[in-house]
Amino acid sequence: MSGRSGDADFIWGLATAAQQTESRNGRGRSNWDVWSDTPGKILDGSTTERLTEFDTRYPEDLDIMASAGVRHLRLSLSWPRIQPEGPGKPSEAGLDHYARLFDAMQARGIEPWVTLWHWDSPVWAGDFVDRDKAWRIADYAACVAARFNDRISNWMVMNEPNTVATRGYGAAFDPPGHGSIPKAARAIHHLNLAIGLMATATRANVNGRARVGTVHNCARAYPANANPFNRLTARFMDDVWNWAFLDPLFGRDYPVTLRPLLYGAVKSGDMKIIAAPLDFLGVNFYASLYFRMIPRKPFIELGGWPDSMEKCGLFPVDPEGFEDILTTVHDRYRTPIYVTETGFDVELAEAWQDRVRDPDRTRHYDSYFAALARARARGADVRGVFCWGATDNWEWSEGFTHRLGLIAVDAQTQKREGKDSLFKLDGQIARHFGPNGA
Ligand code: GCO
Repeated sequence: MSGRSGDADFIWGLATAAQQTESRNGRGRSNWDVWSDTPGKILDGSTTERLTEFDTRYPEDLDIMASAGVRHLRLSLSWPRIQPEGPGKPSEAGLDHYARLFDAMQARGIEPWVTLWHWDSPVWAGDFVDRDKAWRIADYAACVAARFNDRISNWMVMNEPNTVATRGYGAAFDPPGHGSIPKAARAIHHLNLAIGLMATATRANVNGRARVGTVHNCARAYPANANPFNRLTARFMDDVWNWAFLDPLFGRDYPVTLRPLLYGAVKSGDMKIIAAPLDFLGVNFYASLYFRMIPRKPFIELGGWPDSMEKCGLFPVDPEGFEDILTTVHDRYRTPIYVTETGFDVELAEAWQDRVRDPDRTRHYDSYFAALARARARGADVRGVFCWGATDNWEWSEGFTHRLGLIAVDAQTQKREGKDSLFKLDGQIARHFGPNGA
């Protein structure tokens, strides 16, 4: 019994995140402000100072989205904007900012799907090596849910804990930049704890109709080649990337391969806290992952995708991997799924007109929507898709060197314009999934 909803319930939308689009105005200092202000941390030397100024320019962006038939927007709220100085009483100005944003979305018929944490923490909150941060972030979740419990129907408590734990703790590509396997192990468990505590805190403060989920970057891991060390690496990373987070969320223990690493951080009652009920799982997918072992820190490197996959900036195009991960996750957990991110880093073009005319992005979305439709036909209960990103934005430690947006934005001039691919999405969705009634 797939349990999947009919096509009429299938929804589509765009996705964005506060720390990739909002300026620093009106909020507290974040972990990513500190990181981007540290010389050498961001590939193009950009900082989080302005970004795409979504905090003030959102009317322009929402107008473009509405003109393209967008009716759902997944967006994150900035914890440093809501609790800028410390725990407890939230900033009324910060909450009012988002109330006005939700008003503007409602006025344009765009429903907000809220991600509570998309990687930006106030400096005072520390990092996830510290177990207590799980309770600090749950307190933040409770503040937001209590204020917007009558406005938001779909909550996602956290975005991609696996990316955070691997890039910021196991490696030093992102903040806090530990580059330590033991610290990554503690972060994995404390991030899982945080998800469970946030889900419980959110559900305790929202109305009974609201749905609470969380978001994970799901991708199978494969060896870059037949080298036995790379095969071992891929097996290890398949557990780290996927099942070290998803299994505990759905009431299972940590994968056997990781128990020696993770059990040191587990306290009595933790696994029950982590397995708080979820109404859906958000799956972010770009491409399957290929790994190889390297003789220097962090000893594991992402790369070695097959030449058969079409290259496309950050990630290759991998519709087969998309269909596979959706059916695998469905078969393993039997939970409703929304694809909460997928998108394409279509090659950089300097001339504005070349950035807005993006036929390759449309072609790639067609292949991914076809893969998603095949997964649904095989019984996967996938109920919608959010395209990443609503606008070109700040790609974390890679700065403005990638453009995955459906709306082109020039971060210098703040000029924005809907790309051709944006205006094709509605028709593509109708062709692949039937009339988009929802
Ligand atoms: C992620 C994040 C997004 C990225 C996007 C492109 O999946 O890493 O959720 O913030 O910008 O995926 O890499």
